[in-house]
Amino acid sequence: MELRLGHRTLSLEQPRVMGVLNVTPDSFSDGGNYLSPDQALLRAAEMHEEGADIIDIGGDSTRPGSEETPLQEELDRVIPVVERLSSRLDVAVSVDSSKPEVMEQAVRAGAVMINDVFALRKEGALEVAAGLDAAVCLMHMQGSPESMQQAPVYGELPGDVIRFLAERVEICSAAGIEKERMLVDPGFGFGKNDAHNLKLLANLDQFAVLELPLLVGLSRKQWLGNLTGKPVGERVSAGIAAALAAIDRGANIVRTHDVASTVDALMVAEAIKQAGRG
Ligand code: 7PM
Repeated sequence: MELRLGHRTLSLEQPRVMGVLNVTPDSFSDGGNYLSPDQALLRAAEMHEEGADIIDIGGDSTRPGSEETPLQEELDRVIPVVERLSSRLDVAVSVDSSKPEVMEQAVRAGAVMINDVFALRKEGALEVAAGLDAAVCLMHMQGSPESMQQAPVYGELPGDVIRFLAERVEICSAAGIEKERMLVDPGFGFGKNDAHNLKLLANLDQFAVLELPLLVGLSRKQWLGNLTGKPVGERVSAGIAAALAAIDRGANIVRTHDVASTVDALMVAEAIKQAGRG
């Protein structure tokens, strides 16, 4: 299996890592402190050296309970960073946005992937993405970020999530997005309680029916904190345990804040798998 990323292709014969680059106001400072394009480039170069194959740039906080970022603010944060990374690093750049204007300008600035937590359900997003030469990651979310963690309910897991993604794939296909440039993602933590996240991860192998590359984002998430009793800065091992479980069950790409340690873990897992074949 391989994934078309603009003019390049990424082999998915081995697990891949997507590094998270947030260009949102730093919640650990007094506020108003943004990552400048130069700082962003340094951090991206570091993640690329650590083994990230894709850098995912996000300028909107999709955190539970958060509100939307105004368009111009998101453009101002994201586009200069996409430009800089695309021109100075030999790495695939992804844009984490649900807004069609951001998708369009980001791809024009060099992004080769659109990572949309709304799976192109916002007005105009489907049409714009169809007209761009970029891969599209379709993620499942129940509800919207303002309220999704209040009382998520499912009839069946992972069935409900798989059916949602299958429907989005059909709609995207009908709109002209080729399957060769689609990925799917169960959306861990997006309208899911701890039991839901565990059930999804335990049964991740069932997503194979979609016959598309599978991306998972697990690092630092709240449910890992609930399991371990650890604050956000101390969840690296928990995230790696979850990532290995996901890879074992067929995930192809791990989206993570903790690139170096995730790459190490995946290299060992892959070597073990290869030894079993030989
Ligand atoms: C607070 C809570 C801050 C959650 C940030 C988050 C995913 C994603 C995010 C994912 C894909 C985070 C999330 N998560 N995109 N964007 N898959 N495709 O942990 O799981 O970064 S935001």
